[in-house]
Order: sequence, then structure tokens, then C-alpha cells
Amino acid sequence: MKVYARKGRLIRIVLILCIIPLLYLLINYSESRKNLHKIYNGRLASKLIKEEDVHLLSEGLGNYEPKNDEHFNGPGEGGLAFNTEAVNSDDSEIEYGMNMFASDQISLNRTIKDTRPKECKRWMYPQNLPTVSVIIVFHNEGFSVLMRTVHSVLNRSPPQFLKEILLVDDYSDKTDLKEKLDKYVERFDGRVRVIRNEEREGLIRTRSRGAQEATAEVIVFLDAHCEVNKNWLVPLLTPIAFDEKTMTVPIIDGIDHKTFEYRPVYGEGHNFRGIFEWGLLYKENELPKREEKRRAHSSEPYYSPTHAGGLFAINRKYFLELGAYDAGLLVWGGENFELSFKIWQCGGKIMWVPCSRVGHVYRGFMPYNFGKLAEKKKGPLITINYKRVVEVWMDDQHKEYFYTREPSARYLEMGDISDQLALKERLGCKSFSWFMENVAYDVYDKYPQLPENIFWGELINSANMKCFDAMGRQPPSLVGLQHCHGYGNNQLVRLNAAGQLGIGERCVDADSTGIKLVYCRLGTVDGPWVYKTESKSIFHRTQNKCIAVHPVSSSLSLMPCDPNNSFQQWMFKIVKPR
Ligand SMILES: [Mn+2]
Repeated sequence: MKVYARKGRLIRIVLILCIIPLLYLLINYSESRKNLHKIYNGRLASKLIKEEDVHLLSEGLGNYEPKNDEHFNGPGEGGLAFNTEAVNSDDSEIEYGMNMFASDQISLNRTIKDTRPKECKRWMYPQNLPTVSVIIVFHNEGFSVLMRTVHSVLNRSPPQFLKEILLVDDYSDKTDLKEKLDKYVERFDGRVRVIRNEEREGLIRTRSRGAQEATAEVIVFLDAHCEVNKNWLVPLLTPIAFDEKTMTVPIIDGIDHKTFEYRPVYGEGHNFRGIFEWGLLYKENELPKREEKRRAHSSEPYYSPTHAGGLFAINRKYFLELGAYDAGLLVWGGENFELSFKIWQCGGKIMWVPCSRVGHVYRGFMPYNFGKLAEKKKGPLITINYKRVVEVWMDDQHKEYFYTREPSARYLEMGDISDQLALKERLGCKSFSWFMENVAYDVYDKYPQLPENIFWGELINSANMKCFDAMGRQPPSLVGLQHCHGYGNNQLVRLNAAGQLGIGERCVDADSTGIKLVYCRLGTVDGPWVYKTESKSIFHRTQNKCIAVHPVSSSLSLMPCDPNNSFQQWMFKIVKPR
């Protein structure tokens, strides 16, 4: 009897031991379901607008769709290219980064082609939407390009929602951006306001200032060289009306900087979203199935981990509650990640909106310098910005990927981030791992977790003391050998534990023509390379050869390994910012 009773107790204990983890799993499961519900159905939570109001594809035209298309003849009308090479040209491309001779002849009210998916014309949107301040920051922008941005917004936005356009001048010195501009905007009866910085502040801080000065409920940031497309505004406002913690992003079309041709960047029927690689370069990825399936229609807004930076809409109070942009970020770069990580991790979300299209002029280069703002800073400003963002928002695991990809950033001085950390604490923000698992889950498909660097720095040849150099070329191209400059950049070489030899975001490979800079294969982090410490050689595992310098031409190639040949001997030397 006693034996049986003990057996019964044993069974009970075993059962309880089994049930506890089961319960734990169950609770966890429903918790994660709840989280998923929160992420994906946030808009249902808001009862401000009934779902039926919006999720309705009308048989005819949607309620905000302009009734008539206008047609004009003239340079650049319909968004067509205006070719001026044959007629005339000037130096404006060097001064402005775009062909101002062409822009000056194109109507400020020109028509452009409707690049939206066809479905977009049929959506019904709520009657009751928040008002908008459109904020346009500029520094020495071409007058007609800036004004075409303003005209397109005035022409293509419902007046009941567009409260004002705020032009924020970041200390331009071009004369036509002073009295001439003030005089010009008088015709808009106060709907266009100009405010000016007393000194150069940089794009990031100037945007934050614009947000402070804006008076409407929602702020929309645009670059100073844009043209908004048909019915662009209402689709951006609707998700925000549902849920104030939503940032919306229009789909960006391209405007050619020479001809001002307006054309879509993405292929028809393809949706993309913003991601990043571990050096924090902005990338885009085709919308994952998981997100595609969440929506009934391809033209509906979808979640995106991040955005390119310049163009988006957000509730003004929410943006200011998030602390606007980190005021320690300088000039330009990284602010898109700062805001994106902050929004997602602290309970908000980012949606890209296929039915809102805005054209943007992509310049060949940035035609101005950072002026005084870049003085007294060691190392590249952008990487300093990245470091601030990484140190505030990432956890130890993901910080490490950044420092693996950008090893000299460890030595950069990023300034004080205690305000940012306090904000993160105050808002009770989630971890970066949460963000990676629930939002940016497609990043790893292209940019897997990085193995540590075994060696990194300048890669110096023992025979001639010159440095391995990516030569600033785009792949595929030959890697060269140059005088060592000590600044890293194109001479900063990394060899990771999986045998990948990298320079910046590119990889090094070899074929019969020489040692080459190539695009790293997406989704992989390995390679064929081994550094042999005794012989100081860089060995290619599959070809069984070593990297050698030609004694006369200094060109690089794979040669049969010879441990005594100094032209095959290399040293890694760590480079710190200076
Ligand atoms: Mn721009």
C-alpha cells in the first residue's frame, strides 16, 4: 500500500512538473499573441473612425479624388524630360546639384504623371482629418525648385486640411532666398510662412525647430526639391487619424536632376520597405510575405522598420513628446534611424503608404559643405551620429554588429547621451531585440549577424609599406595599393572569423584578373580568406594561393604562396579616428 501511495505522489509531482512549463508556455504564447494584436491591429483600437469608413474601395472615384485632369503644353509638362543640352546650359549643376537652367523654364504649376497603383483612385477616406503644417527646410536651394515644391503642395492638397507651409531657412546666403522670397510668398495670404535660423544649424536641428514653430496637429516634412503627386496628403493623414502614434511615409518617385523628368523608382506592383545594414547604411527590401499577407489590398499602408529620412508625416505633439530629433545629432545622417527606432521601440509604428506619392530630385552630390558645424570634430560626423543612435537604442548584441562593421567607431567621441537614455527609460521603451524580432525581422535575411573581426585596420604590404585600398570605386573593380593615409575609409580592411575580407559595405574576392572589390553576397558573411600569422600571408582557401604585389606595377593578384617573399607579406595596423 505504502508503495502505491508513494507512486501516486510521484505521478502527481511529475504531472505538476510538466504542467508548470506548459502553463508558462501558454501564458507566454497568449502574451505574444496580445503583442502581435497590438502591433498589427493598433488602428482598430482607436474608435475615432469606423473601419468601414476607410476599408472601402468605391466602385467609382474615391471621395478625395480630383475630378478632372488638366493638360498643358510646355517644358516638362506631364513630368516629361526637358532636355536643355542642345539649347543651352550653365554651371548651375555645380552650384545647386541640379540643372537650374531647365528648372527655371518649367512651370511651377506643371502637371506630373500619376504614378499611383490604379486602385488608389477608389479608396474612400474619412471626412474628419487633422490639419497639417508642411515643413520644408532649405539651405541655398534653387529658387524655382523650392517654389515648385510649394506650388505642388498648394495645388494638390485639400485646403481644409492644409493649414500652412513653413519654409525654414537654415542660414542660406543666396540673395534670391531673402527679400525676393519674402515678397514672393505674400501672394499666398499667410498660408506660406518663412522663418530663418540666425546661424547654421544643420538639417536635423532645423527640422526640430520647424516642428516647434508649426501650428497644425500633424506635421509633414518635405525636402526642398520635391513635387507632390495627386491626392498625396489624405492617405498620409488617415493612418495618423486612426492612431496618433503612427508615422506615415509616402512612396518616393524620382525627379531627374538634369531634365526634371518625373518617374517611379520602383517597378509597378512591387512594394518596398526601409531596412539597414549593420554599418547603418539605409537599404530597402521587397515587402516580406508576412507583411504582404496582413493586408487585403496591395495599395494599403504597410509597416516598415525605418525610412529614408526626408519625407514623412507625424502628429506634432507625438513628435515633440518623443523629444523630436536627438539634439546631439549633427547636420545630417542617422536621424532617420534615431526616429524610427524610437517610434517602434516606444510604442508607435511606421507605415509606408502606396497611395501617397512624392517626387524627389536626387542630386548627384551635395553642393554645400557643413561649414562651422564640422569643426572640432574628430572623425566623420555621420559615424558619430550613428554611434549616438546605436549606443542609445541598440542592446549589447546589436551594438557589437555595428562595431564589427565600423570598428573605428569604438574610438569616436559621441558626446553626452544621458538625456536620450533618460527619455528611453521614461517612455518605457522596448528592447532592440524586440524590434528585430517583431518589426525588422527581414534585416537578417540580407544582413545576417556578423562574426567578429579577427583582424582589422590598414593592411600594409611589407615590401613597399603601401596600403590595400578600395580606391573609392564601385564594384566590381580592382583593389589597389596606395600610400597609407591613416584615415581608414577606403583603407580600412576587416577580416572576420568566417573568412570574409571586407572594406566598408563591400567584400574582397579574387579571380584571374586580380584582387577585386565586389558586392558582398546578400545573406552571407563568410569568405575564402585566412591570415597566416607566421608567414604574414593572406591565403585564399579554395584557390590555394596568396595575395601578392607585383614588384614593378604594384598591382595585386593571387600567386602561389611563398612565405619568404615580402611582396606576399602583410600587416594589419589598427587605425583610430583623428
Ligand atoms: Mn533631398
